[in-house]
Amino acid sequence: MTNQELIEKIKTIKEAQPGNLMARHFDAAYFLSLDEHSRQRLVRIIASGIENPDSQMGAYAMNPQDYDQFATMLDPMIRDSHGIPADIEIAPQNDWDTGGTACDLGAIDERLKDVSMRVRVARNVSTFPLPGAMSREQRVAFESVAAQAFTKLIEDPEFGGQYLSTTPGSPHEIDEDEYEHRVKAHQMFKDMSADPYLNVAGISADWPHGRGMYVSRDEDFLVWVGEEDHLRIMAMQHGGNLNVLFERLRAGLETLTGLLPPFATSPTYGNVTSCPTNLGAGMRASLHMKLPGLTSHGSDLTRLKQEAKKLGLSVRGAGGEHSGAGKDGLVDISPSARLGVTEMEIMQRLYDGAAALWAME
Ligand code: DAR
Repeated sequence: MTNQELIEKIKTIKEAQPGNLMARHFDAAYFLSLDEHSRQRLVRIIASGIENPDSQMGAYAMNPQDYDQFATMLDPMIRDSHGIPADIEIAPQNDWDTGGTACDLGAIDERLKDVSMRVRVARNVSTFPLPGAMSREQRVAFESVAAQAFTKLIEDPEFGGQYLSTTPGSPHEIDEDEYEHRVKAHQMFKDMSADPYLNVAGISADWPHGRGMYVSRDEDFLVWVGEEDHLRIMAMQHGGNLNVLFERLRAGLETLTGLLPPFATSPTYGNVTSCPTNLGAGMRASLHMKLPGLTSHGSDLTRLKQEAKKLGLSVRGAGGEHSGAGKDGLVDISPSARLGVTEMEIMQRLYDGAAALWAME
């Protein structure tokens, strides 16, 4: 495709899909001002949004430096996605101090004292390209670096467990039955080539090489290796106390950080992630709740999504990013903000949002 054909294609997408932030913020003059190598790099970053016109963001970084080197285009997309005006300085900030507030869902309603809760952070190490640009060899080499860190984690009584690899020939390789068991238990992720956005971005390439999961003995601390980011570090519990859940993740992240190469960070955006929607805290905190009234018993999420958006929340089905509501209107709710907010603010927004939706229900 020539430069002019690409420009025309993106113009067409912009008219047909106004929600595609890549198309919305693509500037032909900026694109043509780049040298040929930079143009090729930028096309690779935005390829997902070109091939998938219905994208929300429409871009995935290939290297941590991309966010700073292509800021002219990516920064307006990031600010648009995270609702940060152009004149506001984005200052990465962290606050894991769970002592300042009590977020026990049981205090909202006795029926919320035992729900499925999960909080995860995305992290990428600075010593490898991001997943969209990794070769099979690099994916396997990174997995070895992570597995080395896990051998030390296994010795920690707080987080001891096992590493399960899908890489053929790996010393930690699991068989198909174990893999299916872990997928059914909502612990292991699946082949991502079914996701058209990740597929075009190259993030799903080389499956199942360089992929796996670490799971603690009590199965409440997990680490995905080689999914959308190098690492997805998560705590998951059935219960109602968000403080306990967040503290579990904080402690696990702190322990693991000391065992790995430095994480990729940006002075502007904080933790660097493949998708710009995850920049900053890189955190997604969520819980499942039954909202039959707000979802017409799970058949229609329209009203719930509208109400949730007003509360700074996003809604998914309980089965993941592109799933529908479950029985009795079971849904997954989570704060949308990742950038310019602290971990504790995310926890508080989840708690307050759940309380507000429960009151509406
Ligand atoms: N579907 C892609 C990514 C949206 C955010 N979800 C992630 N990163 N898993 C899009 O650009 O619409």
